[in-house]
Amino acid sequence: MRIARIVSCGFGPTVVMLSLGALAAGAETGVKPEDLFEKPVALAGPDGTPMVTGKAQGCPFAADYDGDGTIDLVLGAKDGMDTATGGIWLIPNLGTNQKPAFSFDKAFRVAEAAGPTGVNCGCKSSGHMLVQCVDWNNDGFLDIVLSDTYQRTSILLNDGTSRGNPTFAMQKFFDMEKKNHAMYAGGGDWDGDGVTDFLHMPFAGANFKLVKGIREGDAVKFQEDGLQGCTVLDFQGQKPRKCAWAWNFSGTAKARGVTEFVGVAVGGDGQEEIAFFEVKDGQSRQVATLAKPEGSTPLLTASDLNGDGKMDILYSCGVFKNEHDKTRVWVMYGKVANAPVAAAD
Ligand SMILES: [Ca+2]
Ligand SMILES: [Ca+2]
Ligand SMILES: [Ca+2]
Repeated sequence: MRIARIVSCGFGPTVVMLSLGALAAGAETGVKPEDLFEKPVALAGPDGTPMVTGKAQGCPFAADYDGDGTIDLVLGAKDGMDTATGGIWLIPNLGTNQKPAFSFDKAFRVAEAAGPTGVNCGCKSSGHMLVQCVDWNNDGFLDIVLSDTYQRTSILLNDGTSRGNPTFAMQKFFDMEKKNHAMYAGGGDWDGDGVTDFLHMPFAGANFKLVKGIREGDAVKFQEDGLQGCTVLDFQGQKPRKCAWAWNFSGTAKARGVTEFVGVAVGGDGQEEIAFFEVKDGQSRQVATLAKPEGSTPLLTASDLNGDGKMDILYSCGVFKNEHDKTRVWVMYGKVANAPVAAAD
C-alpha cells in the first residue's frame, strides 16, 4: 500500500494521503512517458477504414464481453449530440488480439428485459456515459459499471443467457452526493494492491473518492457500500478533471513511492488533452501531455486492448460543430509489461 495517514472523514469515507512512503536511497528515478506508450492510433475495421461510431462522446473500454478470448470494445455514449440520453454499445473484435479490428456496423446495443438501455445523463453537451467492466457476481459473464456523470452510478448485471447478445439487469450502485453535472469517474489501481478500483470524481474532479476493488477468485467487484465506504484520496497539485486511471504504468511506481495515473486535463491552450500524472508525498504534478486529441470531448479508460499484459490507454473524441456525432476511438498501446495477461486467442 502506498497510502498513509488518515486525515478526516466526511460523508462516511476515510481520507488518506497518497504516496507518503519512505523512499529507498537512490530509488527516485523519473520516467519518460514516451517510454510507456506508443503514439495514438485510430481503431479501424478489417479493411483499415477508421471506425466512426455515429454516437456522441464515447467512453471506450476493452473487455472480452462474449468470452471467446478476443478482446472487444464496450462503448458508453449518447444517442447523439442533441440528446442527453445515453446507451452502451458492445463492439465485437473482428480481428485478433494482436491486430484488433472494429466496425460500428457490428455494434450491439446493451439491452435490459424492457428494451434497449437508455440513461439520462443530465445534459446533451456535458453529460457522459462512463463505463468499465468487471465480473461483479463471479459468474464468468462480464458486467458493466456505469457513471451517468449526473445522478447515479449503476451496475448492469449480465443475466448470463447469451454470450454474443447478452441482456442485463440494471441496479443502483450509489447515488451521487448531489444531482449535478460533471460527476465524473475513473478507475484503475489506486492503492497499489493490483486490483482495479472504482474512482468517483465529483464536481469535475474536485475530489477523488476511491471505491476499492475486491477480488473474489477470478472476479472483481467494488465495495458494495459505494460512497459510504469510500476513501477520499487527499493530494494537492495538478489534477485531471475527468477519467483519472491509476496503474503502475512504468512498473517502477511502487519502488519510487509514487502513484502514476492518466486522465483528461485542460492544457495551457484551453483544450482538453490526454495527460500523465504522478503523485509523490501528497503532491500531484502533470509529468507530460501524452496526446492532443483531434476532436472534442475526449474520454478515456486504461485497459488492455491487445491482451499483451501492457496496459493501454483508450480514448474517444469527436467532431461536433459541423459533423455531429462523428466520434472515433484511439488507442495508445502500452510498452511496459504491467497488467494481467488475458486469455489466449
Ligand atoms: Ca470477444
Ligand atoms: Ca457477472
Ligand atoms: Ca496492451
